[in-house]
Amino acid sequence: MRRSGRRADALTLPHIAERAARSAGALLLERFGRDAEGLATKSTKTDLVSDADRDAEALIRDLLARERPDDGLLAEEGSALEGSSGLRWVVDPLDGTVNYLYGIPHWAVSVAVEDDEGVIAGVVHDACRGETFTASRGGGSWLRPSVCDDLSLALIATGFGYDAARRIDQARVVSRLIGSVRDIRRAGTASLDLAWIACGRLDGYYERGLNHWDLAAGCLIVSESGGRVTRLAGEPPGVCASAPGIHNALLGALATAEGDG
Ligand code: LIP
Repeated sequence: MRRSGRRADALTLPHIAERAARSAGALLLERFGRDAEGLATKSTKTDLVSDADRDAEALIRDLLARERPDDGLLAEEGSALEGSSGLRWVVDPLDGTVNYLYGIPHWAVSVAVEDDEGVIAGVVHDACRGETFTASRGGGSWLRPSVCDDLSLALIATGFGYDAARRIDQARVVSRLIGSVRDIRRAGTASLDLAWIACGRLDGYYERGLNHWDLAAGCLIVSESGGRVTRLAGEPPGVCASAPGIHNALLGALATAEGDG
């Protein structure tokens, strides 16, 4: 029997997202550590892409075309479909591309599906560790953020963009924030930074200049776990996510660190 309608979506979308993320993760893991093929640059000479990113995206695109032919798609390596169902998949086939290419086992596949109210389901799959973080809107989570309630004891992650001028500005903000927190981490995979807040391995994370595919799944995973997520206005826009006990303090410290003077 073919299920149809909204209830069927609620049952199947998270499973399709997980299958897509796990299948792409398996492809990437199989090639991990080999010489890169099809290496090219994107926005700057440090913003890399290879056949691994492209093939993982093609695998997910084909899976979605079979399972969800009427849905739209937005993916990092250029796949874009309008769709007619009102749903859109948001995919980063390989988040942490630089780590992947250097043989650093810290990268992930991020798959989300959204409607006009936001993300419905999200999956961040860490193939190296065999860990899969999932969330469905309103579904809660077995994950829990940390109980940290003192910013000075908080372990905060961030990330840097691929543009040198922006990186210098981001480093200035870090230099002003680092004295107010326990320490700073820059692990290189935004979706895992978010997933690790959801499970308490990090207390907070912020970054500006990310793309929707970096954030879509991870932000839902944080909020469903009981963590807090705030979109940062400004240019470029950003995100700040954290354990609930330090959220307001982190937003305040960040605003001060980003201020002039
Ligand atoms: C990257 C990240 C990294 C972040 C960069 C970039 P990519 O994504 O997840 O942690 O700091 O801004 O977006 O290029 O590896 O998919």
